[in-house]
Amino acid sequence: MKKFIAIPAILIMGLISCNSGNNSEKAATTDSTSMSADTSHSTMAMSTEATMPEVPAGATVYFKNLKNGETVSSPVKVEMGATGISVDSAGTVKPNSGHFHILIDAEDSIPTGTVVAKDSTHLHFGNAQQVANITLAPGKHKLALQFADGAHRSYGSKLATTVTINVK
Ligand SMILES: [Cu+2]
Repeated sequence: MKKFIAIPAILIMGLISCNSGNNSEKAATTDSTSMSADTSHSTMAMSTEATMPEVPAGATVYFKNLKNGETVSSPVKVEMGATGISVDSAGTVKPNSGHFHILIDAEDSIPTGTVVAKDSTHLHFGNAQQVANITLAPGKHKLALQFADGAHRSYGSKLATTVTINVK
């Protein structure tokens, strides 16, 4: 019984965070709050259903085409690289895989297990994209690349990196 409740809940949460627009952060927050308040059983079942995968030994993520201090034009093309872990779509939690996030002038990394926020400074690439074009105002900006699992839970600082660039 618990399993039948938990699996759709995970799928719904995934769909909300992947497919909706700017309001999704509020929607997802409301959902998880009401879920934990009303159905503690399904929350418990969920955590055992989809345990956070381990970071594979030696896995890293990196900006392929940006170097610290580089001057670039907006929109900024960002190529994202991962070694030792595969890039996959969000929605299903699988070992040895996940998807990229870019944090703009925000955190250097998100603590392990924490769901990455979704807003104008926390971009999700839940369709396994590895290239992004990001519009940035002129000036200095810090970009952080953060890898997370299929449920958008951060792999932490081991699978994160930052770069500081100057936009013309
Ligand atoms: Cu995500």
